[in-house]
Parts: sequence; structure tokens; C-alpha cells
Amino acid sequence: LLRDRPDRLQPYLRALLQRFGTQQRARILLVEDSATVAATTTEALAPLGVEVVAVGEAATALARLEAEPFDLVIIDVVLPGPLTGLGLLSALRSRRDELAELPVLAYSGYDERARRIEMLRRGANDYLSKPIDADELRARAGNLVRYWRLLQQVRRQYAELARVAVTDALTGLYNRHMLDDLGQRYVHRAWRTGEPLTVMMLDLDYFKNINDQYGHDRGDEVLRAAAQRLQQQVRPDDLLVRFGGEEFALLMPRLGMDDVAAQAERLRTAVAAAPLAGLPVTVSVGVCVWTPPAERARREDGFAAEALRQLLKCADRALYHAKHNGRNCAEI
Ligand code: GH3
Ligand code: MG
Ligand code: MG
Ligand code: MG
Ligand code: MG
Repeated sequence: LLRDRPDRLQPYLRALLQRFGTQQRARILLVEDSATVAATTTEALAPLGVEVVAVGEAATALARLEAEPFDLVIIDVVLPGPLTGLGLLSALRSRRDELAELPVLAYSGYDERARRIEMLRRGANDYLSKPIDADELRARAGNLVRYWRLLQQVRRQYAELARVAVTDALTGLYNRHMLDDLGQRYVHRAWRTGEPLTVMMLDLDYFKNINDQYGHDRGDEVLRAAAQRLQQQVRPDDLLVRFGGEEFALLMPRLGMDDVAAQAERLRTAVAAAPLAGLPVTVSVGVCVWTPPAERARREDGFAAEALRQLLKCADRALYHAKHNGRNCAEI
């Protein structure tokens, strides 16, 4: 391939990586108190190319599942110790992490209809009767592992999509989606605790000139540098987002009237103090402080969205005044 069709090499390597590089060998946890049955079951699973870990007790199984990744648990229903197979299954299904959905294949020697149905009702994905048919075990276990792998893949992709959805691609800051979502939670918290909440709007001054004089790419660099500079200035629970083109919004919980002027000034000077991407840049800041009243009744859910909207509007008005007062300044 390298010699004849170099153009085909890259997708080929990518496919190889996808198949072998990122995918770990599947791991199955077998919970079985009989060493003989554990050995035959392990042997029956061998052609699947999976790693089988066998433990004799439900409590041990739970500890292993919490500590290591597995793709399937095969549970013998009748187990010694206080936690039976049914107990282990219930413990898994009542969890709040991803173990709650881990595939469970239950099996038992006493194949009563009632026990089978009970296990399935409590969330076992599949059920087998002893003595185990090796072919059937492999087919069922393989299906469950495949289902789990798919679920994991969808989870990873969903997490990545969720991250992308709240991230601004140019600056890496959060975007307005995050402001809407987290902002409402900040409003709720301020209302609950009575602590003030400050909103700032920051807009770079004469930014169009930078684009016009140095080009759009340089403008992008300046935006990235500005975002970085601002991010360095805020506390961990402040929320800085790119609100629009060269405009940033900043939510600062617990910041009230006493300190807000100093904080706005600190941000303004941080931008003006040194060039951004090699160019002198200044910023105008509009500030709005919200102090919840001392008497606070419980509010309906929609109130936070409206309060946030008002706060942003108020900060935007202050920004407008800062621009009219000559820029490179803050207005409260
Ligand atoms: P003012 O001091 O009044 O804010 O002047 P300004 O020129 O900064 O304001 P205006 O809103 O008129 O222009 C903002 C400019 O920002 C216009 C637009 O081309 C530019 N801009 C918006 N988004 C981006 C971007 O992602 N990259 C670059 N390079 N420029 C952008
Ligand atoms: Mg048993
Ligand atoms: Mg403008
Ligand atoms: Mg501007
Ligand atoms: Mg603007």
C-alpha cells in the first residue's frame, strides 16, 4: 500500500487504529461460587477472545466492578454470603453511575420459572439454565458485550457533543448556551442564599479597526488572546462566556456593590496592560449588580430565566454608556 497507493494508506491506518488502538479486549466478570463451574464457564467463553475474571462472592464482585471496567457480569443466582445473586443484581441496578446499566447475564441450576422471572424483572438482561450450553452462552454473552460497547460509544459521543454544544470554537470559552443554563442556576443560588450576583459585559474597543488594518486572522488571534487574558483574571466559579463577536459576558457570584468597581477596573486594566497578539487593545465594561431582597419567598421556575435576561440587559445598557464615555472604562 505504501508503495503503490500512498493515498489509501491514511484511511487504512485510521481504520486499524479504530479497531485495535482504542478498543480494549472485552472483560467479563464471572460470579460463581463453584470452582468447577467457574472453570468450565471460563473455558466456554474462551473462543470469544475475552478476558474472564472469576470471583466466588457477590461482595467481592461489587468491589471489583467498582474498581475496574467490565463489559458484562455473569451472575450465578445462588451464592454464599449475605449478598446473593439477586442482591448483587439489585445493588447494581439501584446505582446512580453507569454500573446501573452494565449488562447482567444470570444463570441458575434450579431453573424455577419464578426465579428466572424475578431476575429478569430486577433488571437482568438475559438468563440461562445450568447445565450451561457453551454455544448458547457464547452467543448470549457476545450479544450483551456488543450492546454494552455500543452504549459506551454512544455515551462517549454524546459527552463530546455536549461539550461542543457549550464551547466556543474560536476561544475555547463557554458559549451562550452555557450562559443560559448555568446562569439560571446562579440566579437560583443567589435567591436561595441572598448573596449578590454580578453580571459584566465586556466589549473590545474599535475591534473593527484591527480586522481592517491587520486582517481577520489577526483579529481572531487577538480574540483568543483576550479570552485567555480574561480567563486568567476570574475565579473558578465565575462564568466567562463569549457572548458574541468581540463581546464577553461574565457572571460573578457573591460579588456585591462594595467590591464590584475594583473588580471591573482590574479586568479593564488586565486587557489594556499589555498587547494582545502583539496589538494594543482596550475593553469597555458594563456592570450590573443584583442583590436579592432580605425577604425572599420561593420563586416559580421561570423566574430565573427572566431575571438573567434583565441582568444581561442592564449590563448591556451600562456597556453602552461606557462606550459613550470614551471607551476603555467601566460603568456600573
Ligand atoms: P466599539 O468600540 O464600538 O465596540 O467598536 P467595534 O469596532 O469593536 O464594534 P463593532 O461592533 O462595530 O465591530 C465589531 C467587529 O468585530 C465587527 C466584526 O467584524 C468583528 N468580529 C466579530 N466576530 C469576529 C470574529 O470571530 N473574528 C474576527 N476577526 N472579527 C470578528
Ligand atoms: Mg452457586
Ligand atoms: Mg460595537
Ligand atoms: Mg467592540
Ligand atoms: Mg461588539
